Amino acid sequence: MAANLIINGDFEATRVPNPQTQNYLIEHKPYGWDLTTGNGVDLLNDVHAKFGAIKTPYGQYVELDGRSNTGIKQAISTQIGSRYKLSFDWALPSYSDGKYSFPDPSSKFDVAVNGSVIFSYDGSYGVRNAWTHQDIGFTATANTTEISFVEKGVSDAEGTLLDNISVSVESQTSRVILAGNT
Ligand SMILES: [Ca+2]
Ligand SMILES: [Ca+2]
Ligand SMILES: [Ca+2]
Repeated sequence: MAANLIINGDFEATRVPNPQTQNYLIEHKPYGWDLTTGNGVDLLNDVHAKFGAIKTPYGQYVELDGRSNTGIKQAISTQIGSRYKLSFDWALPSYSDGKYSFPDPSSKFDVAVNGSVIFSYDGSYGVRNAWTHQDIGFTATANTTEISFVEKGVSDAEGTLLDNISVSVESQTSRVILAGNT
């Protein structure tokens, strides 16, 4: 498996108290990440009912609509011209009040690479109490690449759930060819 360039993409670095005395941290900035806007995500442990009745197999996760909409970003070192694969798992929150229909205006999100949106979820489909896996390829255009996930739905403390964020090298630009072209 190719090395993951993202730090704490699984959100396990900071332990949320367990069991359910206090099973999430509010307005949290996950280790290794910065906030885009807003006051921070919720960091939830695997027994929190936000994911649903069936426990998540991936431990802790974040909710992008913490107390209100927010986003997370992380800058990684990249090689210009190389291809990378961004992978993540996302899910919709399980509500207690039965909001299971689509379109759902509450949970929408954008994924951006250096400010360019490469994936956008519009609330028109999706599943609850299960993760949806997403792979997206991109070519680095700078030596530092910022990956961001930003909540775009109605800000109501319920929103996109994220886990298992990774970036790995798909194909490396040959330094020999680059040197030959200069
Ligand atoms: Ca996790
Ligand atoms: Ca929340
Ligand atoms: Ca929301």
